[in-house]
Amino acid sequence: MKLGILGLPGSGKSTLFDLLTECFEGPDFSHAPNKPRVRSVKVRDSRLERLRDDYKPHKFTPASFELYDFPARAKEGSRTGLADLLAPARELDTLFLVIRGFQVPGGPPPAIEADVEEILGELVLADLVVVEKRLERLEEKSHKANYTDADRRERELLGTVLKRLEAEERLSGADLSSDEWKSLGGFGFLSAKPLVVALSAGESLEGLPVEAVREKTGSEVVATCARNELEILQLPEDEQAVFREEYDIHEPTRDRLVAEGYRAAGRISFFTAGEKEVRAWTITQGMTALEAAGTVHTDMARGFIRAETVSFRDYLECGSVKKAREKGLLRLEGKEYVVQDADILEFRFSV
Ligand SMILES: Nc1nc2c(ncn2[C@@H]2O[C@H](COP(=O)(O)OP(=O)(O)OP(=O)(O)O)[C@@H](O)[C@H]2O)c(=O)[nH]1
Ligand SMILES: [Mg+2]
Repeated sequence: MKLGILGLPGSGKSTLFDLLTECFEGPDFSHAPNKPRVRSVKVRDSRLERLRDDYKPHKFTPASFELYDFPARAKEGSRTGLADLLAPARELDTLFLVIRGFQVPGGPPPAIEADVEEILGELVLADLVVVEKRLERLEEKSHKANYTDADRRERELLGTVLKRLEAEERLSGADLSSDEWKSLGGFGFLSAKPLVVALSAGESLEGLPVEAVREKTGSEVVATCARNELEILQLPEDEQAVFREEYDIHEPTRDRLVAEGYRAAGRISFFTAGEKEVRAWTITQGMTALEAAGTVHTDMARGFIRAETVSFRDYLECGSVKKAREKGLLRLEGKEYVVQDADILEFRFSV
């Protein structure tokens, strides 16, 4: 899974990236100007950690995802336009939109709702550029012999898409059939992607227009004092708790954002647990036991017999898979079983 941080210039993107990746180097784009900074983030999950503590496995493998931080905007007049800069965002599963709620010394005061509109407008604009380019190509091709029926259909669909974008409406929520969405998938339209808003406050979370932003974006909003949290994270461990208390930081921003990012992207995790390895697997919500087995190993799907399943809650209640089996709480699920978040699975298969 790939998640990325987008926002207006100076909104606090890189600060949030450092907080989520727990790396304190600060932004460095020198190796590849105009390319995003990418780092792998391990997902902290107390449920998986409980399994690790119980099984004491040789290997512990939490879920992980790639996080993208986009470089500061190119100077005006530069040849790298916004659409080019944001092009790598087209392959992301979910966007974290950072909105500045803090005061910059000597700078303009925060304008949260106006900034939300502006950044949403930029997503629409970036998509518009892509659609216009593609339509130009198709228009040129339409005069040639190799113009196909598929091209004609694509042109029609993109015409509809264009109209919506020109009306400054995001593509998410557009009234399209699932086939139409599928055929648009390759474009990776930014304005169609799931969003989570990170409202970056200065010193205090009080008085932030969380509800208004939620309504405007139709997305979850996580309010955060990202810079304070980042500074606290760099203190000696025994001092951290004191400052967390002082700044009213209860659940780390990182954990809240990652959880919302997973939810927005429609992903869940299931676990496999044994002496050898305790591991989390990220799958799309709604996947069957057969599909889940396939993410572990193709052989497991090919020779699938059943999935021995214990829900995490039953596991906690019984204290072990063995006890859960004795109490009849270990279920033998078939191919069609829809895997639930935090299920502990053992696949039985024969090839
Ligand atoms: N007070 C306060 N300042 C912050 C916060 N987050 C970031 N800043 C400051 O705002 C400035 C910009 O932060 P960055 O994280 O670099 O913002 P950015 O969006 O990556 O900026 P560009 O990449 O240049 O577009 C820095 O001086 C940060 O220290 C915050 O939560 N509170
Ligand atoms: Mg930055």
